[in-house]
Amino acid sequence: MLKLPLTATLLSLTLYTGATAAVADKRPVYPASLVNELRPGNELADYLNIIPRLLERFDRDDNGLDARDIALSEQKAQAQIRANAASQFLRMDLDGDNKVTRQEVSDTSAQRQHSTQALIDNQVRRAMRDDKNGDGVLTLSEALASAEAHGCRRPTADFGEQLLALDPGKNGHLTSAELSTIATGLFKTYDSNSDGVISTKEYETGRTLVHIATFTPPTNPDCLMR
Ligand SMILES: [Ca+2]
Ligand SMILES: [Ca+2]
Ligand SMILES: [Ca+2]
Ligand SMILES: [Ca+2]
Repeated sequence: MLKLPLTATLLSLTLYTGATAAVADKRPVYPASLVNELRPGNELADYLNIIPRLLERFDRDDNGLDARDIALSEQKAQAQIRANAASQFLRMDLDGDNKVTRQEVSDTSAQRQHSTQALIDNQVRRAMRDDKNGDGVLTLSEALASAEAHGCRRPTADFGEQLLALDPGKNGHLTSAELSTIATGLFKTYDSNSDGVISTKEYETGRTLVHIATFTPPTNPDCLMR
């Protein structure tokens, strides 16, 4: 007689726990790249070989990954976006007067291979969207302002921050040695029989034991279209 209410209580507890699983998830969180580099058949040495490369893309001064490295990497990427916009602008400025007219966009576009009137019109419409003061002429500053406004935070910046969140000493610098220790821990989580190799079965189980960090969705609708 006592069993029914107990089962019901357990059932409701299970449902409740299930509903709050996302909040109560205590699995360690790792950046996707760190997890995705682990593959069936991997030995620890194979895996640790690639670890320094994950930091190198940010830590150009080789003193560990820090917030400044991430900010610099992002600034460089945004500068590249502006440089591309400027380059595109200059290639359309056929008479070199630092202004781009509809005719220049149209003429540039018509020179491309497999150009059609529809493609040309589309190109003109897209280029002229940046003519914010509506005077029919695109200036370099208008083109750059548009690149700036549409500048999208890259997933790479999130990846840098996800790595930095792993910093065991929380001193703001994640060194290659620290990341290797973390990667070794992740490898051991997968390698349940501790034979130094990730079997296919261990790989499949391992992926359920860790949580992969999520990326910040873009807030700018233009970023979603790119
Ligand atoms: Ca650094
Ligand atoms: Ca011009
Ligand atoms: Ca204008
Ligand atoms: Ca194993």
